Amino acid sequence: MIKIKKTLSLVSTLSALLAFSIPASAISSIMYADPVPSTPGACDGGISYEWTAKMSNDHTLSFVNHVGAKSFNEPPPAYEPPDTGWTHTSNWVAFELTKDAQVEIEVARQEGVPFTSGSTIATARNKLVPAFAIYSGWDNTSCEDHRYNNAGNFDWSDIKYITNTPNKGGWSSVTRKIKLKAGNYSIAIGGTPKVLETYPDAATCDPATDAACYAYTGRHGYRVRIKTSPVRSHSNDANANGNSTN
Ligand SMILES: [Ca+2]
Ligand SMILES: [Ca+2]
Ligand SMILES: [Ca+2]
Repeated sequence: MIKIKKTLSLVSTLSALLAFSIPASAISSIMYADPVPSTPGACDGGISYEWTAKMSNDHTLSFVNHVGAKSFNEPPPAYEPPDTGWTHTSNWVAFELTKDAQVEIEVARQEGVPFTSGSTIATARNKLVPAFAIYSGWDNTSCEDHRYNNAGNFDWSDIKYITNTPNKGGWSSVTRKIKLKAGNYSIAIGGTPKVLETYPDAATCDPATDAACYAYTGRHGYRVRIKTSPVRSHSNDANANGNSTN
């Protein structure tokens, strides 16, 4: 009995030491939550972020969810450049970096992601052409509008465009490495398949028998992996060196 007590006491002492040895900035977290949700029926809360992420400069985190097939770049005539992103069918990450870091973000197609369709659980499709855009700042005030610019600023928000992965090649994953200062950032994730002359009607086409219907409509799964590492002195800013992989 005494032995057990001693062991427990050692474990709790060790736990206490470990807890105190980890500075708050070393903790990374990811939540399926909006940092400032809008009040029901009111026009506030800014962007309806799906994710709130916090990272220091030596972490990896990942998460999965689903977006609309063309959410990053909807076609005309409903969407005319430059604001071709569909805010509500994209996913938004409120990203907080607690230290300057090299940040590597990968967004890839992911099979088997469940979602609620009416009163049933369905599986998201697996033909996403993923893309994402990075902006500085969070938008927690006023209304969220329907459209956003995936390659620049837009007038209903104060977040500032930094860079994106347009994925013109139609790859199944995209990656970007970028050196970022500690601070808050917004990341928009969506789908950007090739723009067609005409699109299948999402309300009437059959994804089981029509390949274009499957790829260009509906919800599609994605996986994100974010890795941070300390900024090395004399390292090059990788801002312009983003790459995409098949
Ligand atoms: Ca919000
Ligand atoms: Ca949202
Ligand atoms: Ca706003």
